[in-house]
Amino acid sequence: SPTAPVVPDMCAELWRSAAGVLDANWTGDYTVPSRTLYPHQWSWDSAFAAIGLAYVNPARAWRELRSLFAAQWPDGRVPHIVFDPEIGEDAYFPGPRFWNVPAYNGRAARGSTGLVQPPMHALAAWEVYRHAAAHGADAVQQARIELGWLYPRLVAQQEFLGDRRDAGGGGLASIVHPWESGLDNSPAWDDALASVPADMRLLDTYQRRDLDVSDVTHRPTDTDYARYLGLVESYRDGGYSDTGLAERHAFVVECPGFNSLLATAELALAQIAGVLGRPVEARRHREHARGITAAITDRLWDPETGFFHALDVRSGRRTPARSVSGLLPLMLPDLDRDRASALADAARSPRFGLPAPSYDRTGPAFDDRRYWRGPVWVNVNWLLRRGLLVHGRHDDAERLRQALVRLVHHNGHYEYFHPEDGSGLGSPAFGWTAALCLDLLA
Ligand code: 9WN
Repeated sequence: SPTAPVVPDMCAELWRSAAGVLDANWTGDYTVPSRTLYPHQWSWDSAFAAIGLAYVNPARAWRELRSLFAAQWPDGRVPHIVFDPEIGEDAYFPGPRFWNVPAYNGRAARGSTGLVQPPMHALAAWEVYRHAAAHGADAVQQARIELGWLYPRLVAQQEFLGDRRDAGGGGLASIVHPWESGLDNSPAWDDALASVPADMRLLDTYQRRDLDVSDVTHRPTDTDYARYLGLVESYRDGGYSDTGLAERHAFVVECPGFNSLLATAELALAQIAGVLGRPVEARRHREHARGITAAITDRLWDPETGFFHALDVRSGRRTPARSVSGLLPLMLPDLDRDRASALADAARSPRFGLPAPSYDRTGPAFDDRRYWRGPVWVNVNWLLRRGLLVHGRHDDAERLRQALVRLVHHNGHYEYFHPEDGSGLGSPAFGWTAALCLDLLA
């Protein structure tokens, strides 16, 4: 029941099942999000996996992050999927042949995609480091070495996003594809996507693998996929270059969630730079975080709605849609008190509620099953909980923690959940659901 007390037996059981999912999804180098639906390495999934592995196997947590950053491009971008070369082209669509990425860093060509995902990784590295002491002196020593290896790579990732992806020129990173947001078919992209051609012929040439293993009503539509493929082609055929994006690419959007994680990453880098004895760099990261927070406030806040909305850089318009990503600036300690209060109130309001669905329950596009258009996801709720804690909403944060623990204990480690009855949707035995449960239980 949604109000059953969270008791020690429940926690012990959930801990065991969560650790079991992480074990089952471990490939030897990283954690797959799902054995059936996503058989390769995904960027922000790996960061969440590392946060869970920090409790049960810190050596794996570092390996997870290392294997992802070993596939970083020379320009600093961290690819959104790193393909397992042992698995055939057909295991996931679009596979490596469609992306046709040039060889780099001595890696075989077609080893990754050319898109990115939300920069969760500096925060993950910091979290794994923070928990090292619980595993003894050797773990602490390894953690320092790993932080030293990761730090310049994390900085390069931030520079790619902050410089090359500042297509709007206002100090925020743009995404060039809904897949980059991590919230693929969120109604937040509907307006910007309306002007992206949907060439349905593209789907005749390829086969969607997701529909072999998932319910069609729980996934993005064929029209969405036609647009997704067209956008990949446009970016790919431009050599994955970021020059002049706003003029030549059909989807260039500033997302409040993505940019909140960009600022959060700067704050994590400030901590990491501190540990590495680099106070000047630590100060610079804190300044960057303040600058990004100011730009989010300036560009994405709508005083009429009292909420953060995604901005279409090409049209200059903010979408009216209220996505859960609009609640994530709550993670920013520099967010002013009035806006933080407005977000904390919105999170508890009938539009959302805790745990928060992926989109406004009262909004015109709400769909209780279709992926990021309504269902509850554990990862964004985990981020929201951090935000509630940052702004001193301890009771709400605790209520949310317990609700998430009950949800997963009762329904299983699903990819997402029905926002009314809590039933599991998408893929079972899902990596980040399990990983974040460990953190919620710790
Ligand atoms: C496309 C792996 C990923 C998550 C995303 C989620 C989904 C992929 C897909 O799965 O996206 O990247 O095929 O639908 O939307 O957040 O990282 O779990």
